[in-house]
Formats: sequence, structure tokens, C-alpha cells
Amino acid sequence: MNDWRATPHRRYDPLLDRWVLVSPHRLARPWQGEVSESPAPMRAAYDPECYLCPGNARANGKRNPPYEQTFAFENDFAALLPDVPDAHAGGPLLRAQSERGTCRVLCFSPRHDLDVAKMSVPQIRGVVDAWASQYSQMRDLPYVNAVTIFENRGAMMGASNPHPHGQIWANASIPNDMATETRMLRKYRSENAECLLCAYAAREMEAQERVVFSNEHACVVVPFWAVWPFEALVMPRTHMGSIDELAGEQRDALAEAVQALTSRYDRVFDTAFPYSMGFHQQPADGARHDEWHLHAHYLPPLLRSASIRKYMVGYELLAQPQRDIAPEEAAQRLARA
Ligand code: H2U
Ligand code: ZN
Repeated sequence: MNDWRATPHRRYDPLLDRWVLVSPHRLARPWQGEVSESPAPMRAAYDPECYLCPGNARANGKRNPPYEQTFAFENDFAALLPDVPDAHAGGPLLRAQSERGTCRVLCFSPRHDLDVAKMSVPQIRGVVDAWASQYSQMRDLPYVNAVTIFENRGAMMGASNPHPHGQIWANASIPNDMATETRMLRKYRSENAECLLCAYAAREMEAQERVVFSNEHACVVVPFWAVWPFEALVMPRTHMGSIDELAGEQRDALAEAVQALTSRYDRVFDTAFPYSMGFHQQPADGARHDEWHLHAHYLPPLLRSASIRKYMVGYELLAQPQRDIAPEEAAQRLARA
């Protein structure tokens, strides 16, 4: 049997229909880039300068209410706008079309210092409820066919403010990854008469090799085809297409899974682990999507320490994703953390 942990190989990502190059032997290479890390400064529970703290003025002068749990507002610098004239440019080479949409910001907590990784499960449950209600509201906007819920954590991932918050973008066209996953989930279902992620979750639960955490209704794995060193996939263990479909105890279970994963992340390198995370869910285009299985991807860049990250550069940008540490090794480090 081939030793997948020691030899270069490639793994197939059945959700995005692409290959990932895995080079687990490479972590032994010499590294002179390490920089010593000073611990992140402690943050106050309230920052009078923060544009997301309760009662404060935002960059455009609007004032936040004195919110006590979560708070959602229309992004003042939204990438998508609801009122844009319909326009197309045709031809095989210079194609373009206008795009309608709306963007919101969701503050997870009134506390400036309370990251998801430090929240209690009931507090994260409040965030899950806010994600679900924002999802339902934005999905029902007349021009919306896709809703993307995400969080950028940490300056390394481009977060503009340390106050715990995420974003939700809703737009008229189906984004690339949602389109690819829809195609792949549909194909798998028609060829195998079962859901790709129901089958995958069951398979991982049986093998236990890449499971980071699980409870009755949710599981967290480092996917077999992970690209980022400590990438994780969070899945409800029941088949459903979108986050609003989660029943009460499934929401608690998801909150517990998010807590288990993010707190482990912070322990791996004893730092506020940066990541981008987001939910993939069925297109909100009014069609039936029995093939769709809600899931969240966590994509953290750190590789060896609080300051040494994986770069997606030459080969990754120009050929295909590549990783060093084996997904099984990453899963075990996270499970143990
Ligand atoms: P990020 O940290 O992931 O960039 O999200 C913060 C968002 O908050 C960002 O999209 C918005 C920015 O446009 N924002 C406001 O809507 N109002 C403000 O006063 C500042 C930032
Ligand atoms: Zn704040």
C-alpha cells in the first residue's frame, strides 16, 4: 500500500472538481524565515474609536444602536448595489453584464474583544440564529439568487477591524464556486443515488482519520482534499440545503462545532488564528435543489507558527493548489489541541 503520508501525490476535490498536490515529505525542509512572535495586545471590551461597537458612529457618520447581542446593517461601502441598470456586452471575448446585489455587515457581539473562538456555545448559537435570519431576509429580496455568508478573521486575512464581525453578500448571478458545487453535487447524486456530503460525512465518521470534532448533528473534518494547511469542513449530519432549515438542536450542535474548531485553532499556535470562513448553500433561485448539502469551509493560512503562513503563490496561482502537511496530520493536531 502506498504511504500517502510520505510521498508526493495528488488528491481530488469532488466539490470543486479540481486536483490538489500534496507534498507531505516537504515539511522537513530547512526554513530560515521564522520570525519570533510577540503576543497580540489585549483588546478592551469597548473601544470608543471602533466603528462597530454599540453606540459608536460609523465611517459615514451613521450611529450604531446600543445593541446587546448581534447587529446587522447595510454595508456603507457595499461591493454590490441593488439599483443598477440592466446592461450586457456580448461577444465571445469581451463579455460583461451588470450585477445587482446587496451587502450587509453582521456584528457577532457588542463586545469588541469577544471573538467567536472565545464565545460560549449559547453566544455562538445567537450568531447562528442571526446568520439564518439574515439568510432568509436576503434570499427573499426579489433580485437575489445567491447568498454568501462569510467572516474574515485577523489582519492577515484582510479584516479591517478586530471587532468580531462577518459579512453577507447577496447577488443576482450564481458565483463561480456555488455554480461548480451545484454541478458536482448534482452529478454525484444522479450517478450514486445519494448526497455527496451525506456519504462523505458518514465515510469520515467511520474512518475517524480526519475528524476534528463531532456531535449528534454536526461534524468537523479536515477534508481529504484540503488545500490550506489546517483547512476544515463543517457539515450538518442531516441533509439540508441552507442554514435557515436547521432546527433548534441542530443550531446548538453547529454552534458547538464552531466553538470546538475555532478554540482549537487558537490553541494550535497559541495565537488568534486568522481565517476566512463561509457557508456554501443552495442557490436561492427558486428552483429545487435536493442535491445541496449545507456546509462551511474554514480556510486558515497559518502553516508552522503564529507568523509563518502558507503562501498561495507561483505554482498555486499558475498551476494547481499545493500543500505540505498531510490532511490527516493536520486533523490529528487539531483534534488533540
Ligand atoms: P471586513 O473587516 O471583513 O473588511 O468587513 C468590514 C466591513 O465593514 C467592510 O466591508 C464595512 C466595510 O465596507 N464598513 C461599514 O460598512 N461601515 C463603516 O463605518 C466601516 C466599515
Ligand atoms: Zn468594537
